[in-house]
Amino acid sequence: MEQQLKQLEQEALAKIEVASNLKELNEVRVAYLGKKGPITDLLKGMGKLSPEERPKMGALVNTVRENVTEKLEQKVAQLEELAIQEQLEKEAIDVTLPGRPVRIGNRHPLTRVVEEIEDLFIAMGYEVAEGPEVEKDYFNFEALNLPKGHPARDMQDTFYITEETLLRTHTSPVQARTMLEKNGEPFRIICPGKVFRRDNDDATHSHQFMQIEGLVVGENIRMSDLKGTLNTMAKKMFGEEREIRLRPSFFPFTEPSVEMDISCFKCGGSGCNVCKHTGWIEILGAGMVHPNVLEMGGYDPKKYSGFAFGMGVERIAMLKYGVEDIRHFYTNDNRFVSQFHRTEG
Ligand code: FA5
Repeated sequence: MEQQLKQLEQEALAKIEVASNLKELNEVRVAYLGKKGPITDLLKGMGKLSPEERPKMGALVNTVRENVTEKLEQKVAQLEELAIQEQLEKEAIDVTLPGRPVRIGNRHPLTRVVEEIEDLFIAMGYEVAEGPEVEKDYFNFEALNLPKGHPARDMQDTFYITEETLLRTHTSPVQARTMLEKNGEPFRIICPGKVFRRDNDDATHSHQFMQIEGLVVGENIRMSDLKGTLNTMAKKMFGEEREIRLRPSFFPFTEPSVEMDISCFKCGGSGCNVCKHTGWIEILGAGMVHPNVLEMGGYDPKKYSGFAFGMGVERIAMLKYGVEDIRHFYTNDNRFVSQFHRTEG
């Protein structure tokens, strides 16, 4: 029996030795140490032994069991260690490999122009104001001296939500809102934002576009202040060599009203296809705030005066970057947007 046990032990240890995974090891465990295994069988047969032999054999069986168990545990630990090693090797990160470049996006050219103009005006003491895109007819038209039925409303037809609510046609309603908010105090604001008109889309028109409104209200604000401000802006945006020209125009909310042209960036004023051979390019509408508008905003026109201007952001971006079709701004084509590099400003 002793001989048999020794042999079983050798067999079990040898099988453990060659086992290459946990499943095989478990098979060895069941086969040799399990309830139906040969060692259990031997234990069951111990009854047949003499009382002197029994303890000796009992001890021997236990030693064999312990040896086999110990070997099994060692092998399990060894296999587990190996598995971890393998996994570590598989998942190893080579920190010396060059990284994958992360593509950094570009700010949209319209955002770029808005930010540049904001910075310029903030440096001149202006605050940035905002107003709703879904606007009351009152602020979009009436408070700007455009009562219901006024013929100038036709130039800015829009999308109505109700009789009294519409998508704003310009950023000028922010003038009326800000005057009420400032409650008679002098102020300077600019207001960038989206506007909407029932215009047919073509190379220079879009049914949705952006404007930047400017409004200054205070004592002794004069036309020369407006001209100086616009001149500074034009030179900063388009270069020191740019000239500006103010032409008489009409807006119901300013009196007098002007439109501002800048000398053509392409030909410098001699005439080319960009400026339609006039030497000048129209940029914005502006004027001295109409006394009725001041009054509706709670300002006494005898004491206060002001100037206002409103420019099309796309128009400026087109001139600044030489974009020939306004629709490029809205097609979400990354090839277009990524041409405006970070170094620009
Ligand atoms: C106005 O909207 C006035 N609110 C501007 C103003 C403000 C005048 C304050 C006086 C005082 P106008 O309709 O001309 O004006 O539009 C201003 C600019 O918006 C235009 O010069 C043009 O650059 C741009 N614009 C007008 N319609 C479109 C359009 N459909 N698509 C793209 N840009 C447009």
